[in-house]
Amino acid sequence: VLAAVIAVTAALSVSAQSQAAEPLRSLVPAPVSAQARTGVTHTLTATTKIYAAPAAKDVGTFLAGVLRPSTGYPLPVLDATGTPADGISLLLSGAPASAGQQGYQLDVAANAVVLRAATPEGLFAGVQTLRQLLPAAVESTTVQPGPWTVPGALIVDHPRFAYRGAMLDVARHFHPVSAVKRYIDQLALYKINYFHLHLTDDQGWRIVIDSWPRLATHGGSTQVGGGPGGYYTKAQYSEIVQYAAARKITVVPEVDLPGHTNAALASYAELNCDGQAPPLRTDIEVGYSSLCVNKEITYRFVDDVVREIAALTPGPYFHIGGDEAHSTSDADYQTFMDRTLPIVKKYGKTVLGWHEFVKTTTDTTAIPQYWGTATSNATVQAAAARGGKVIMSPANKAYLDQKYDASTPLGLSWAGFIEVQDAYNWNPGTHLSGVPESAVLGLEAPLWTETLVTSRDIEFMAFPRLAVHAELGWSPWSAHNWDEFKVRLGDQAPRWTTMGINFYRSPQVPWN
Ligand code: TNX
Repeated sequence: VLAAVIAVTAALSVSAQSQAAEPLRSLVPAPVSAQARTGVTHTLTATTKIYAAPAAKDVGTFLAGVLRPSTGYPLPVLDATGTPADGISLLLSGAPASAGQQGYQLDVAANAVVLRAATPEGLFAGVQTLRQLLPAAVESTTVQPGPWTVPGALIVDHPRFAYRGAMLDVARHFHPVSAVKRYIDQLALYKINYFHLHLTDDQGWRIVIDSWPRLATHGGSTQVGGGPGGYYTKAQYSEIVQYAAARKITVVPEVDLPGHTNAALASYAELNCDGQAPPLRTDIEVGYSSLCVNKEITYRFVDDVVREIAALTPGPYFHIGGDEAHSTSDADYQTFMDRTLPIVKKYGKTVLGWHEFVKTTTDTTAIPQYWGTATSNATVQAAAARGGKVIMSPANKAYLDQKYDASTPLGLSWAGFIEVQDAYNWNPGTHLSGVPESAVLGLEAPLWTETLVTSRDIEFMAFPRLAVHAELGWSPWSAHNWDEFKVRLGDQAPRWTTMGINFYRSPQVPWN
């Protein structure tokens, strides 16, 4: 009888701490392969060292930065030499070929934890997996008791799609650098590797352009609802770019053209066909503004803006918007793109745009971001047929600003309610007819902020759905299974709680 009581007690305490008990089965995104080393564990101690290949020292420093506050251990970051016999090693050699350029191998043995990858990006992804194998308390900013035990395992992993993005609209409501960094930290946790910043829209222009200073000082002076708005200095934009780069995330700047430009038109009368600057706008209407396509100054403006932002942007992409240009005629839209796309190329960037723009070009390097709600689109299909790549952001699946259900206090609902299972229930590789998986560069989850003011607002709409899209972007389709996924998702909750993330407790998810 006593033995039975002990067994039951043990079972209860295991389920109460299932996060710690079975972290290998709680990973989001699910890895390609994870084998448990039965009976083996590795425990961090006050003498644990981090050994990093010289070219991955920054990844070692990042890992130490995560582990030090909660463990209280010094965790020095040393140069890796020879065969690792103890500690945590981050090595740029010996990864299996299947890990590719973005994947990794994580080997947790009793004496040592060894991460191997072909690139620092791969090691960084592996570090995120290692974080999730530790107890949730590791994410605390204050010293916690531990023990800091990692289950023995051999994980070999790589992403399904090369581009796994998230977008933040800083135009409708301005979000300060601190809020942007907080969101970037949250993206990094889930192996998101592109951060698209929607920098301009009708209600606000959010970055300094030296040759057109009123864009920021006037165009950035308000926001939806009439608050004071704001903008980033060039130094602040660069700070965001560097913060993201330290998390192996590439910033994709967007300047939305030729529509969604009221803030620019309000700042410079000469950009308007009638030479009259309209008032600033703080409502959420779309489709009423357009640059003046037949004025030469328009292209001096575009050239200056693209040149100045491209010069601050190390990543390969520049997003030109192109959406909802309802007050630009088709002919003018064509003319505008014929002038604008070469400007982006001239400054060394690959063009990204909302999918409408791709009807104006046959250039296969130009990448449409599909945001429609239909499952077929002739121009995007044609772009794929020419050999171009597509980024998938179908609004009725991937939009983080859409309400979960009728009772969601924030967000919009024009694309429909998107509960967690709806967000999960699509396949980016087959969603659009005529756009096969080989044409899909990846997916992106946009977060528009007409209704979102604070980081708490951002988090409530992004979590848990951001983790859903991260899973769709990384994990093999063979792992797609809602009943299994929802349990792993629920196991993320103790981490989010520890980090102070304000997430939506969807009734569809068994929260741990
Ligand atoms: C449509 S989707 C827009 C945005 C809005 C969003 C709100 C797209 C490319 N444009 O301007 O913010 O809906 O959900």
